[in-house]
Amino acid sequence: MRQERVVGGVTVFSAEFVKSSVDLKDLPEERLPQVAFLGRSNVGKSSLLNALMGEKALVKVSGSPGKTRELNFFKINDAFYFVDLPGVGYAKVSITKRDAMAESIRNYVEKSEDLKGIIYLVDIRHGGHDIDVETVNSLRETGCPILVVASKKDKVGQAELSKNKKLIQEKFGLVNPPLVVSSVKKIGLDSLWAEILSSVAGTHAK
Ligand SMILES: Nc1nc2c(ncn2[C@@H]2O[C@H](COP(=O)(O)OP(=O)(O)OP(=O)(O)O)[C@@H](O)[C@H]2O)c(=O)[nH]1
Ligand SMILES: [Mg+2]
Repeated sequence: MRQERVVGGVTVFSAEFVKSSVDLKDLPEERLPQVAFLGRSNVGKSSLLNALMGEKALVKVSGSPGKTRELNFFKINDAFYFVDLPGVGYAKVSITKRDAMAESIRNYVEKSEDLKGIIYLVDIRHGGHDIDVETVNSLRETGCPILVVASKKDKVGQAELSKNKKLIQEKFGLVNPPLVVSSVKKIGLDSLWAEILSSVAGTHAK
């Protein structure tokens, strides 16, 4: 039996891997709200999922980039799903495969009626690459709410943090500076959980 844990003020009493899907015909049968995690390979999506769930290794963390190739569904508190999506723009897979993955992510975002929001991660050290901006802009067209979040806060000092928060805000046209988190140091998880709960509760209409 899994022990209940409190992460960022939220009690996670259950977190279970449900399934890996390679295509849209193969989504979980149970209809629950979904929140998806997207961003370049190696940005820390899987680590953030583990941190939010209070798990050490429920989600596989990359030894090498490009590890996550499918849509992986995790059921939280029997109430909603976290979806770990494949890394965006991974250089070592062929352009054709990369395009096919981008297409299947866009398809999922367009078609999934249960998707309430996307957490789009960018590494605070790099401040967002062109492919990040292109992907976010393309997904914004679907009408799905996207929250840009910066990862790996523990990797930067105060000066770089302020500079790159501004840079990310400008690049992505955000109203406010992005939330910055660290899965390693467990920073920012309370604010991120608050955002997630309001999107699964349907406060943000799709
Ligand atoms: N210092 C630090 N390292 C992190 C943090 N989050 C993730 N990492 C490291 O970054 C690497 C990639 O992390 P993952 O969580 O596997 O990244 P991902 O985005 O899921 O990668 P793909 O599945 O390849 O798309 C691993 O070596 C992690 O240990 C963080 O907050 N701080
Ligand atoms: Mg991953």
